[in-house]
Amino acid sequence: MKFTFLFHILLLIGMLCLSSACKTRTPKDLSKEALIPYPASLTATGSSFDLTNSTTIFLSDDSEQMQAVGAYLARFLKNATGFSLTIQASSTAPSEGIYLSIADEPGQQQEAYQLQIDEQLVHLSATTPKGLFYGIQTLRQLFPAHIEQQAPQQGPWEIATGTIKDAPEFEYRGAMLDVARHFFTVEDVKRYIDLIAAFKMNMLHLHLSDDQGWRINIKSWPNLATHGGSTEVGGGEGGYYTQEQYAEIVSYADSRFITVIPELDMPGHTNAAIASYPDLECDDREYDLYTGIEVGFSTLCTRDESIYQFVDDVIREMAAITPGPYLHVGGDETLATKEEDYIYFTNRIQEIVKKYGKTLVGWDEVALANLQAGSVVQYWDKAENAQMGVKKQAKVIMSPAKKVYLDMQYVEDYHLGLHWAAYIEAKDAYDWNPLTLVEGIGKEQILGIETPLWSETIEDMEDIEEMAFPRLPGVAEIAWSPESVRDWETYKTRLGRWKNRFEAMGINYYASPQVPWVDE
Ligand code: TNX
Repeated sequence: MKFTFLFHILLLIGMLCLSSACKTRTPKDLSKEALIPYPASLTATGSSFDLTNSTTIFLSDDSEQMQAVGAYLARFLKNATGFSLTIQASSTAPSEGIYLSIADEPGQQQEAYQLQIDEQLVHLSATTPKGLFYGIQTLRQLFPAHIEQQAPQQGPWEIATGTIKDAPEFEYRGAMLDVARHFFTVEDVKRYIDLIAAFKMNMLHLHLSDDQGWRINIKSWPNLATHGGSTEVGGGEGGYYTQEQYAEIVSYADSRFITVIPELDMPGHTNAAIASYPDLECDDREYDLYTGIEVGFSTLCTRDESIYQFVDDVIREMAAITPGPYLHVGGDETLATKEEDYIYFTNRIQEIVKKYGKTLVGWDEVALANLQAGSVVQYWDKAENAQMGVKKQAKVIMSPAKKVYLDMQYVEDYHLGLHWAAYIEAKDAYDWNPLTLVEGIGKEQILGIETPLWSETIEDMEDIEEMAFPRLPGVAEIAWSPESVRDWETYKTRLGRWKNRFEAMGINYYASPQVPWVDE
């Protein structure tokens, strides 16, 4: 009798607890969260905010962009929590819920944000919706790892309280995907966009043409895509994007505040174009499509005036479908082009890019040409090229092959990747300083950091993820976080705590033995 009474009491307490009346807060410590990239500044207040079914997302105004950011957050939270959170405009701060607000703070960086988390209210503020987007990426990482699952999970959905003030170190934070050596679908590219956005990257460089394939339809030169895009390394069927599909990628990227930089690699790396239009070469013979992985054997006929119609058409059509400011013209490894011809060609294409209102980006060899101030040199191989570029007032994107080439094998005999530049383990990709890597190139000259993934050995999304993770988050931290918060020892501990999060995100990652992976 006594026993059943006690049982009923316990049952009652249990029910009350479930209805959250006897909520006990588990102390949470914001300073212990495994954030990547690590924020510029952070203060913990030792309590927690609990997201529930009745949390409302408030927006400081109901402009289209704010609605989009609010909807992005609600959609993200819905998957794992199952909550359909209400979104509502409110010009003043509410007392509870999540408040996304735009505040005009003079002098504040466009991409900066502030997160003030109290027990009742999460207040995320920024000067632009883009800043809010980055704040949301941080917020995402404050929830337990299973917030990343696609299907409903068990809560509670608590996050640590405190304040984060954050802004990026570099304005250009990019990743490159080579869709030429192997072709990747629009869906794959969208997934890559989502993955890089989670680490606050804002540039996606698409390597759209190479010896093995031309991957974008140029309407005035249709064979480029239909013939030049019809195979890939290893002889698979390849593929290409229609201009509509490209626009779909650009717009998806834009919804994640990512700018697409298309690269049409010239005058070398052009076998697929030449096989499609043999007149682009100097001699009279026919060219076959190429499915191997050698580089440096092809070149456009740079002194033949008629090829500049081709170059002009390609740049014109790409400029018209690319809202971002940059057009990448490649220019690397032109071993089949004489140096003076290479310089002549690069000077010409720079004019054409300018004529269509864009800024030229090229691999570091383009520094040999008469670069205009403001053109961009992507340092990958030769420090002297990058230095020559800055002497000509060009800006530099840092992509040192020995540090950030995601196609380099992690270790000897790794089943994916090449090793001509280096073996790159998790630590190598993280533990370097862009400000001191090349003499004479410092903060002033550096536009930002980009991590390229060449795809000679990369065939599908699983391969992409395995090479990008965990190195890409490390590069993203170099691009975003100030030097003062970057340190391999603390980074590797944070990274190790991403095990369950990577799993929840469905990411196929390389479990580097340098990283202390733990279940959370
Ligand atoms: C060098 S990096 C290249 C690419 C290759 C890559 C393989 C650069 C500008 N050129 O053509 O795909 O090595 O790692």
